[in-house]
Amino acid sequence: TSVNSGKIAVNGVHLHYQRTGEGEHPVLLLPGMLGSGETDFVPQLKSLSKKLFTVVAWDPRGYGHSRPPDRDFPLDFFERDAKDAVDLMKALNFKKVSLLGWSDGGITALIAAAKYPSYISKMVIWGANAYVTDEDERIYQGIRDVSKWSEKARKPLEALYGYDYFAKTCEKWVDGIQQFKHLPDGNICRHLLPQVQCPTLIVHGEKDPLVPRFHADFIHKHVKGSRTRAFNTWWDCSIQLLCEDHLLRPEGPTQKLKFHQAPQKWLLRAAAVPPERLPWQIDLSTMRAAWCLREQQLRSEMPSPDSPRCLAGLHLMPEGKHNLHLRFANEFNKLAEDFLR
Ligand code: TYC
Ligand code: MN
Repeated sequence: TSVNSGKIAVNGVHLHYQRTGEGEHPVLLLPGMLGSGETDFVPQLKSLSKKLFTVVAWDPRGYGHSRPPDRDFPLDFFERDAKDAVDLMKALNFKKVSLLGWSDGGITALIAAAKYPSYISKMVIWGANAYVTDEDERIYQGIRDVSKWSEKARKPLEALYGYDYFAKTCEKWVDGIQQFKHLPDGNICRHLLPQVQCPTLIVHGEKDPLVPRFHADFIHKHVKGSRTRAFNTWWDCSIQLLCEDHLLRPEGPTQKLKFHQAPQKWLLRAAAVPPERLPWQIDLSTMRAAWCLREQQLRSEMPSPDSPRCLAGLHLMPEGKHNLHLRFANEFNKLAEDFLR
């Protein structure tokens, strides 16, 4: 089917959105800074299954075609976007939705999932950060002046906004995001992460020049729905917990000791798994082989035999940069579809 667009009054502004597909499962796409449906999500609007999903891409207030008003960045701008996003989907009559949030849109998605838990089914986020560090602040300064952006990143936004609004709003964004640096721990939404209950898939591009890996790790660690997974099998569960906690590395020197301390911890963390089925007896070499296999699975598109569906958690894309959903659209779309399904 084709992509329709509309505008609807929400919270005192007119929000613009695009909509496509006739599936039962509503999915909202949330763009990054200065972003919009048409600049950020063309491959998702085109190729995410129209049978499974009804896909909506929104332009947050002040971005894309949700203007006027001009964009501003009060300290609560992410909270405001989260409420706008949820209220938009309610205004469109969706009873419950899943979220795909990129970068700033990922932050918005996290806040929406924490504050409106009964309205969010599942969530995929990538390129998001829950707080601001000195390193982030340096990166922000580097993108403040849009005339220094690459042609490829600049073109679509310049076409959408015209140079002046684009340049001015980017500077305002940098000022806006730097406000968080003055809060304790550079907090944007760290305090909300433990409230996120929905199954959450965090995708991270290992070559992302804007968002360092520690941000993805931090979100993964603190979002309940990312740690407590819908495991398909006890085996998958135990292997994944092992890998993540670095309890066992193929070449690690203290692996034996750590390995034998580990089962208690799994038992507690994997409470959904019948205790008699936990792999108490698995020897070290079996475990090592399993670790290597799992590592391969995480890095390939091949579904593993015992976990045919993509699980909640942290998924790394070795070649992915910040725009991994555009550059590797097929791989990303498949990952998201398998997870939401
Ligand atoms: N959050 C920005 C976005 O929405 C990207 C970005 C992240 C820029 C971190 C700089 O240090 C940065 N696309
Ligand atoms: Mn347009």
